Amino acid sequence: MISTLTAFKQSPDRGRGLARDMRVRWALEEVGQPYEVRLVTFPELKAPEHRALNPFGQIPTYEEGDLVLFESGAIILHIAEQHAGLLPKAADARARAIMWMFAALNTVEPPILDLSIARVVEKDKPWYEPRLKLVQDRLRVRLGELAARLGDADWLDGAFSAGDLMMVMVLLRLRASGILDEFPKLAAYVARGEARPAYERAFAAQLAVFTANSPAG
Ligand code: GTB
Repeated sequence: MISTLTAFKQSPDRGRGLARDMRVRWALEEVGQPYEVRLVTFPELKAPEHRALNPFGQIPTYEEGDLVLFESGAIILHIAEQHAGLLPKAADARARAIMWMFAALNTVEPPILDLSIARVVEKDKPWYEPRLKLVQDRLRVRLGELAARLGDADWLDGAFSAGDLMMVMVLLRLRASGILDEFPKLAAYVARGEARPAYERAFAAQLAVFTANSPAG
């Protein structure tokens, strides 16, 4: 059964693959499932029709028959449980891959979001500089811990899994800040994720949407 995602009609990231539909597209490409995309404008996100799918008025949503899901983590876990390719078969390894998905979303993404928020909405506050330094230092500690665990391995726990997909997507948000490059093992890890053919197909698909719908496009 073909599933339908929602994505921004005009993504604020200008097609850099940072909006959260990208992770769902990548997961679907990894497991070889076709999908359709319904593009939404910002006003449409907040309209009752979309809130019926996602009470928070956000993308991505995922529809598969009668099933409606929101939250990229829940969507990817569902996809990974339905189709081979993103979770190991062995129970313990499978549990650890899911653990890494949660680590990406609950332990690594929050300090990255703190940095984005500081940069975007706190810039004109008198306490911006000292707060920015605190946020950056906290983030560096977390990234150092992650880099130490990854070591020289290609992926976090054996073969590539949904845990790596989520972690790579979370780390990608950092690239523009330059902080990712302070951690060469993590930068190489992210590059390995981006080099996967499934990632490349997903990236191209979301970029095509931006190009077709941008004012100049
Ligand atoms: N926890 C939810 C999930 O993982 O699915 C969070 C979903 C979410 O934050 N969605 C965002 C959204 O719909 C888009 S992805 N925002 C609209 C709103 O809340 O009104 C977040 C995002 C947006 C923009 C960039 N960017 O420009 O770089 C990156 C990421």
